[in-house]
Amino acid sequence: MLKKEIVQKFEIPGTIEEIKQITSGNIHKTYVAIYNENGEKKKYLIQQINNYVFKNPYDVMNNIEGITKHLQNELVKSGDIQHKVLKVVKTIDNENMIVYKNEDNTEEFYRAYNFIDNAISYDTAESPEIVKTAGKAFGNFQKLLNDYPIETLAETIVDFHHTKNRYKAFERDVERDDANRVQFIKKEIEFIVKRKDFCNIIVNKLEKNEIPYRVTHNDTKVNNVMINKQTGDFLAVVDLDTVMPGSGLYDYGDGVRSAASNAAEDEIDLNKVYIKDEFFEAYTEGYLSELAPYMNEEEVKLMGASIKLIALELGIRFLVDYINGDKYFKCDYEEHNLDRARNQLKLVEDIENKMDYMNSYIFECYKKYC
Ligand code: GN1
Ligand code: MG
Repeated sequence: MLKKEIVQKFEIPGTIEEIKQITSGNIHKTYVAIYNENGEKKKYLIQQINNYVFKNPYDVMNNIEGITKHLQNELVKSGDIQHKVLKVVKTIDNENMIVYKNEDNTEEFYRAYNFIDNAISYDTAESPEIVKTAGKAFGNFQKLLNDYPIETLAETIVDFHHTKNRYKAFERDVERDDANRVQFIKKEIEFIVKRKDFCNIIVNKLEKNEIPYRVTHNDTKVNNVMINKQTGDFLAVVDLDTVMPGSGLYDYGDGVRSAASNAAEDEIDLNKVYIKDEFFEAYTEGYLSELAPYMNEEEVKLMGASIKLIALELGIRFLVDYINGDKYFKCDYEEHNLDRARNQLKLVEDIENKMDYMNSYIFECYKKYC
């Protein structure tokens, strides 16, 4: 449980009444702290940053501070009072996180955010309206960051969506077979190997400057959008750890992959795992309604492929973690990562079958908004 001596180092007025751990996300430990400020209850979100995943928490927090300030300024400039931005709560030493030293000298890193009230988020989207809102939220996020000085951002996880290098790491880890599990996954490996060249398509275009580097979110799952309970509009985009320079295509692809899948990421009945057309259309429309005028045609041509590519990447990542003995993603049971990998690879297959339809829908929609 979160120690009180840690929490007290945040510059938060009032007294702590309650701290609860919540079980959302695959990476950090997250808590909600309730404070009593002159009789009024106020909530804050406190997270222990996973520094196995994020090797340099200082970079993560500096990125987040810069981005959130920029987004806040953009809202103020346009007089937007509907939408919100996460706000980093400072420590009593005016830092953006707490570095806590254990007796054995290992370090733990904690940060706090204001809690966005009156909001709801969905692990699995329930309707096309919600999905469209998520698409809009991430399109808007990229739009507001369009003129952000990209060179000031650190790469918080090196090569995060570098699918070419993800593939190389996969080959290397299959070869090493650390946890002696490769014997159980021949079929999955074969499936991925067949798609080796496909892993290069976005990275190659970025390297040749045919598509631009943008400020990207890199984890555009539908549950990273806070939605206004009353109006159904988006309130804020959260989970800013992986905001980095990259291709906006991965953001779009990941949004569709997560929001339009008919099933949860660890559903084991693969008959239930496919992209729902209506949800794909809703996400695409929401996203392009915000971002189309800022996109170039080379990017648009790759949008359909990006959905497949990000599902393939995540399938590879889950499978690699399974091969390595489940070190990265939190797992609830022995084959959790393998089930997740199979689920993503099933999505890849489904997207392949729908590629022509998806590309023509995307193009029609682009023309409408560009
Ligand atoms: C992780 O913890 P969460 O749910 O925000 C992962 C994403 C994956 C996602 C799959 C830093 O995100 O890349 O798409 O799980 N985040 C990191 O559920 O690796
Ligand atoms: Mg995340």
